[in-house]
Amino acid sequence: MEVAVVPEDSRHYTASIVDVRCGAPDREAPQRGRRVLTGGGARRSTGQCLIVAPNKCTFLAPLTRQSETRSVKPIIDHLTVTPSQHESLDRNIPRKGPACLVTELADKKFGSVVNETPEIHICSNIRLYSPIVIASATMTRPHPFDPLTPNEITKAADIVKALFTHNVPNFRYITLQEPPKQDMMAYLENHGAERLRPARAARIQVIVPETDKTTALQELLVDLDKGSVIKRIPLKGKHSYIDAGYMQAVEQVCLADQRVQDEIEKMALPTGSTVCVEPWAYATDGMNDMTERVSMCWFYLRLVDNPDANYYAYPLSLCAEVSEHLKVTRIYHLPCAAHERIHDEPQPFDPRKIHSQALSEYHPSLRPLPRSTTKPYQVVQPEGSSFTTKGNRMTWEKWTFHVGFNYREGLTLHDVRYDGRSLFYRLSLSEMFVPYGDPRSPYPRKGAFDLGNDGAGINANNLRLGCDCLGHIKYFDGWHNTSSGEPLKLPNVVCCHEQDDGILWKHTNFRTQNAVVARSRILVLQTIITVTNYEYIFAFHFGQDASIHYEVRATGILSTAPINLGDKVPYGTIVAPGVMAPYHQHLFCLRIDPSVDGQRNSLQVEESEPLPFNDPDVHNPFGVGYTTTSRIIESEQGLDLDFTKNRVFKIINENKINAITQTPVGFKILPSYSQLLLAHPDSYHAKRSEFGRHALWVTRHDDEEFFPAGRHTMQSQGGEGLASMIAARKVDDGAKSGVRNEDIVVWHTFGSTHNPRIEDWPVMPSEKMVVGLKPVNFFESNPGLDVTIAMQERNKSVLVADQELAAVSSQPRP
Ligand SMILES: [Cu+2]
Repeated sequence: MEVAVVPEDSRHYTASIVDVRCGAPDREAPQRGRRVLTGGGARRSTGQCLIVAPNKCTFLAPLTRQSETRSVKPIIDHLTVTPSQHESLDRNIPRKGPACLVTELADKKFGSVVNETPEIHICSNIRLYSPIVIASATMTRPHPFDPLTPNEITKAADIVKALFTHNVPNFRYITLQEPPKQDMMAYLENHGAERLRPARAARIQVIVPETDKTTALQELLVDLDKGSVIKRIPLKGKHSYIDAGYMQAVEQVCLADQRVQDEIEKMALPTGSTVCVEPWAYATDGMNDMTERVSMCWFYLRLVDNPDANYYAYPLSLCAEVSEHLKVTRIYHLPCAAHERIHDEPQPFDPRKIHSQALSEYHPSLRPLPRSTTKPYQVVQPEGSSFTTKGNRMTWEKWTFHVGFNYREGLTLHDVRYDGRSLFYRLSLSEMFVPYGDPRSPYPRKGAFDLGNDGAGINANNLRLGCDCLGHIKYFDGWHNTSSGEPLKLPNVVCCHEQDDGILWKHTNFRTQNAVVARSRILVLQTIITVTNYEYIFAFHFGQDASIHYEVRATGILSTAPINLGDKVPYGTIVAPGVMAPYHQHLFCLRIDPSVDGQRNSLQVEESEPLPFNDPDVHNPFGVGYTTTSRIIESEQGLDLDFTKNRVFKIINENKINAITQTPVGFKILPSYSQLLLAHPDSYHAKRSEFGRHALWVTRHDDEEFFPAGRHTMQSQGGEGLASMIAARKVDDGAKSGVRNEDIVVWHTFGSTHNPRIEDWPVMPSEKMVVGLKPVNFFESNPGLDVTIAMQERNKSVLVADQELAAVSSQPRP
């Protein structure tokens, strides 16, 4: 097998495998730019493919005649490496050399194996050998839930480019158009039968210059199997999500504007300080024409010459607006007291606002030495992790699911099963909205849709070992695209690892004093995003008791506003001299697409209530009885929580009755009790974030409905969210509004009303919110009953003696 070898610094390449040979790697006559790939001589007769998988493992995969006749899959299934094979590889294969990657396998022999062009994945940063072929379990066709591969992104871009021969489109996204659910269910229920495999399709958004002054935004759906355009959707009046390159241009033109420079001059800023402009998307407030893009430019000061200095510690009163065509259209000064409004009077910088670095800096390079009392804490898993992955398919304990990723939602989970039983078709964070509560203009323009406007995928962090993730970590990369349609790798955007989670269950028989304890192990799928000043840590926790918990942690730096020394406002907290952190909310919407033991589910509302007392028809002589009432929601609607009634929302399958409880099997939602949107229902904030109106929504599944504030949130005017989707279907005789024993979607709105504390400054300790999904009468007993009992021989805890404790406590404080 011969492949092209490419330099390490290149982003992606295409190579064709042109031959399969046997024997040791050919170091005698390698052609320039090409290497021969083979396996060890011992398997000369069958042929071998050397596979270097992304996680430092090297495998020998037998490539037999038999396997050539069908699928590459069996090869992957039998990847094993014996110590002798490993040694052999270490001896025979040179370590140094360029990393290589192969994105296309077009050899005729392989063509007959997989029946089409398969994907071979890439790794450029791990232990690489050269000459090599890098392949992985993605050698087979992508699973229908897999994100688009680099090859597919290129192919989709080429199909679209061919439509615009006179204009070069600006590719905003090239992402997977997930298969219609009905098609996908048929595929899954038939164990991935090839004849039922849905077509691979891409959803592409482009901006195409029409004239010198106008551009047209449009979406295209492309069938990647047929190489054809399925649909073109003009998006007149809509705006694409935030373009980082465009925002940089906004920042530059703003700072370069002479009027802005004049205003900066008038502020008489401290010598050696640097002005920073932070452009924000405009939250609609009815004060500007929303057919054109407008950017808000907030000004800050970096007092010290360090790029990591916290400029939010010095918010300036200056503010500017920049038009779609990069012109500064307005400059004014912000109100700096409760009674003030925006004005044009020069506002000199008050030098008394300068305060110590220790108060406002978080970066170690600008802080005193950290405490030294914390000793290392290392996660040791002597036998490795308990999960396995096959491409994006994960298996852990009795769980299986598929990991997805896209530019907007970031991490998505698909086809979530426990012990083979279907639970959820898809789980995802579908939107979040961060409205600010300062009523003074222009602050109502601070209202960020961090998914719709920014993108959780495109802003996902490159996660690091030992920092974001402890223990044995599996990373997943994401792929996005450049503006010219090239694949763009987003490395390590999702991590997967196990954690100890305290005790799962325990009982001590008080008569025998025999204790039985099972510790809880959880599997964590985590992604972290940075949206300008803030970080969000999103993690799905899978439990051995068949529960899923979705945890959100908010951290990062408060977005700040200037305030005069000595002044106060009732909608913000003073966190440093002249620095006000405004009240704001973080509203998240978790989209739960259930398939609890099948596709037809219902939403049941159960409440616990006391039995009537002193009622001759009810036996409750001591007044202590209580019972539950249940109702099933019949039509699409928004619902609210009520802890006074212990209102519980259960997703049930009325067609599957638990043999023991004689009730429908189900999963209940453990909501994150939260205050909903505080903005007035007539405000643009409320109209634009309809999901913030209720804590729970139930809708009929629709293949196009993923976003509870609408698909296009940038400068949206409202009327495109969940409430509007429901209202639109009701007009249609309500024929598609029924949600009882139907294919339903449940949306949970939760979050925090964040009235900042001084302790949130200068960087905020994580604020944690958790939503749970837990089986209710789904199994026949505790599903974690068979978890291995905790034993010291296995867990090797270490006894700490009193002397050691004393030694720790006597250490001097730094
Ligand atoms: Cu906050």
